[in-house]
Amino acid sequence: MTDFTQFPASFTWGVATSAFQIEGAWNVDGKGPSIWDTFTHTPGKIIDGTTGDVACDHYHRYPEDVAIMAGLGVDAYRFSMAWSRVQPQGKGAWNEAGWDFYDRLLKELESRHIDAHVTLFHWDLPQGLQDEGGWLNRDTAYHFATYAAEVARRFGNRVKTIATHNEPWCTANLGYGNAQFAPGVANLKQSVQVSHHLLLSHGLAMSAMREVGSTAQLGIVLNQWTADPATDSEADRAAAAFEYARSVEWFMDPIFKGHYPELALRVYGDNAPVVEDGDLAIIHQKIDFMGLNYYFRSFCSTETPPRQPECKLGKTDMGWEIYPDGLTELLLKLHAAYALPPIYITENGMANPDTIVDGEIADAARIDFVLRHLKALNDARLQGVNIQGYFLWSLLDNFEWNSGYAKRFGIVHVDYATQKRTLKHSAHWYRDYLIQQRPQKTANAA
Ligand code: IFM
Repeated sequence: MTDFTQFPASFTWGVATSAFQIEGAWNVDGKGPSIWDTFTHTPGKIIDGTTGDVACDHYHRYPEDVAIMAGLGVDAYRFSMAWSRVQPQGKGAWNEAGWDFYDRLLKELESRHIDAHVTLFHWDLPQGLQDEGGWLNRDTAYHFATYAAEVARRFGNRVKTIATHNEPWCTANLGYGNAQFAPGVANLKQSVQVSHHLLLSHGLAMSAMREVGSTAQLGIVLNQWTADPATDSEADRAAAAFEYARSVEWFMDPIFKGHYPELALRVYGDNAPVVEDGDLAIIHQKIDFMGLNYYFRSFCSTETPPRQPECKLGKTDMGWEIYPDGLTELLLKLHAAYALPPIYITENGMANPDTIVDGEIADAARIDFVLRHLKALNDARLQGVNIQGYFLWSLLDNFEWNSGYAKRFGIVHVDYATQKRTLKHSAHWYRDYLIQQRPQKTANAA
């Protein structure tokens, strides 16, 4: 794939990570445990038996990691804050040592002229709140708003964007739907209720942060996909419609239209969430930007065993179909259905079975993956979708949740035994690609 797509000079180029996946230092300097500490410390939950205790040791090595980003010439870094690092119980006392870490990280980014894009919640709920019911307990949404306001008060003028949540679909469906993720519950009714509380917490946090006032753009990051029927059968088409309703519209409709999608409510029946008066008005408020994470499409088959997609471009190491056209389709579909704010592609990338040979990591498949998705998002941009930036997932190989360290998403290889970072070919390529995109800026950064 050799096409070169020229993006506007104002386009934001970044890399992304999240706290639990890279920070380590799980119990250092007053940090409280999160549900992912508990989950990973429970035998049998993580495929390779690993934990996030050390991860990439980014808590101690952040200057090196920021220097790597500066060398790549990125404009922006998207990362999440560990709530239990700054508020160990998720409510009550703040932990100043935890705030200091993020202050130091921001200073390092500022010194390198890299914009910070912060996510408040990337799945690592303080265990203290889980002990009181976690996201099933409506009070958690109010505690989240308190935490959000404090972040906005302390850092709101130093960061470019603040996203309330990363991929609430995952917390609801993998954390409470099929038990793959913390806290490890498999209960449809609870999962649907949790999704409502997550959305409520988003709305409450938006209001709380607005009251504080800051220069940061405020929004949310959602993982989304198109849902294609495997065949033209009525059953497959119905399955695809429900999949899109429960995954995409379930989060988009309340935020942009103030109601849950009819189809999903009908199918859920008694499992539909308890929604109190006024909740939807809280959720349905203006956001300044939307983050979209795209990895694959959903291919919906009702046959047994389910019919599989052709995978003309192959699959990633996660077994996910490589399907860049889905990104264009999704963006155009969202553009037609909602009054969208500016969009950032906040995550896109692939797991690849990378190995070091003679000191080199030749991950040509990842370069091809990213190029194809950049072309796909540009196709949507040229058709009118307001896309402001692209964040490659991920800067570093890191802890891939229930897959542990077995899956490598980084453009920078991490040797977990030594913590040595080695730029993969994709990192060198990304740096060169950014130079092509805006020669002036990168030349200045060098
Ligand atoms: O690693 C995750 C990230 O935490 C959330 N989005 C998907 C990535 C790849 O699975």
